[in-house]
Amino acid sequence: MGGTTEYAGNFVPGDECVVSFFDSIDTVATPLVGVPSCPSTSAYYMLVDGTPTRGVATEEGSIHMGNTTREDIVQQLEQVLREAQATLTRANNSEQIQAWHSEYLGRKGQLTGILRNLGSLAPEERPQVGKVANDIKVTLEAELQARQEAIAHAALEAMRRAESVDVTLPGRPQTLGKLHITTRTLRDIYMIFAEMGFQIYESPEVETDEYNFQLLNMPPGHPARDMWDTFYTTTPGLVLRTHTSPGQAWAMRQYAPEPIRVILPGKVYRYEAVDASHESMFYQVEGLAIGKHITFSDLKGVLMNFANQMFGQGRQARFRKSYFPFTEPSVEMDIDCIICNGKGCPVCKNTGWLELVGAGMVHPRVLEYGGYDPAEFSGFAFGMGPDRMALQKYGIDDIRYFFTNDARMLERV
Ligand code: FA5
Repeated sequence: MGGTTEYAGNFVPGDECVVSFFDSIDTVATPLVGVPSCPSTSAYYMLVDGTPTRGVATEEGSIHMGNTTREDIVQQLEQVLREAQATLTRANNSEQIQAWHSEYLGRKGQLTGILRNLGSLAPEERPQVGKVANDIKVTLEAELQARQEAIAHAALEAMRRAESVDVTLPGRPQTLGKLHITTRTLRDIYMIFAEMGFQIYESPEVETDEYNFQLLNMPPGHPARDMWDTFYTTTPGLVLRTHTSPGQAWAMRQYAPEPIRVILPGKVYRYEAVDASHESMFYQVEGLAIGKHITFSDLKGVLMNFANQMFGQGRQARFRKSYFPFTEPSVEMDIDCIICNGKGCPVCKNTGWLELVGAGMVHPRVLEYGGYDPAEFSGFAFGMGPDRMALQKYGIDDIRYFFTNDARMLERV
């Protein structure tokens, strides 16, 4: 093939003769119609997988690629086998595997390319070489499958390693939510009174003037109304309740003439000058017991029991006279300061006492409004402020923290 310098496509310059062109690389190649063919004695070249391959013109005018020996093909096959095996070990992903398959086992791959020369062998040689080729194909296919499995396994391993959890590492701390201090205090209160047989009764937060004042013995113009000045709605006669006491009338009107033992928790609203101990929205828990032989002693017993359970056994208590239009007599109950044990501190304003509740015996007129005959029935009522109790119990110095949504306040308790 000396002298062959360049070629393009299937045009192959050959030193023996000429340039020829074939449309096929089959064992017997046919010159394309219209292309001048060479004399029958000439050698012809065509590209077989990029390699100029020698052919011989036959008497019929076609070209026989007949100078390849069995050894040549077997050698080529073994060469391909070695190369394919080496390349396969370097394939690490499905794209490389795909490329490898096309290169060696595909329809236009090297193995098929070599087998196209089979026809140039003597008929009895073809099966022998065919068997070698087939064995190589089977070997390569088996190695391909093994390699694919190894790649898949490695990918799985890598994923498992990436997603694995090191159980020996210390865990990340979970930030757990907490109940608001007022909610916790309310729940403590519910438990204590539930044990004393009190049920929870809920009444409206938006009240009529009648329930908020009149049924509590505060007719229009009564001076005591000033103590509970409030937010008035644009609907005449409707107010945001200033205390939970209007719930007394709702409960009495529902249950009269049956005996009652209820607590009435909920939010109340006041037009207040807000400061460290005064909010304009805060909680109250009202208590009401109505029956035939209820006395002031019952009130004292219930409140003492509550104080001991809420703030610890052995609390000292004192009752001061007070005034509420809806109780007679009226009192305020103080307990010894839980912060300083009665010695005096800023929380109790150095008095040694903390105000716990306003209370008293239900006024006969209120009983009447509620549907009870005061000659037959008596009762006690009390009203407490859980927010202020929470301040004292948890040593918090400002009630405004409760609604400023600063979570650090919750962390402190
Ligand atoms: C009353 O509201 C009466 N209704 C209580 C009552 C009920 C007396 C039944 C007799 C019989 P007073 O205004 O004192 O009472 O409020 C009761 C409690 O609510 C107080 O002891 C205090 O703990 C709490 N409290 C009052 N004002 C505020 C405020 N602005 N901010 C937070 N807590 C308050």
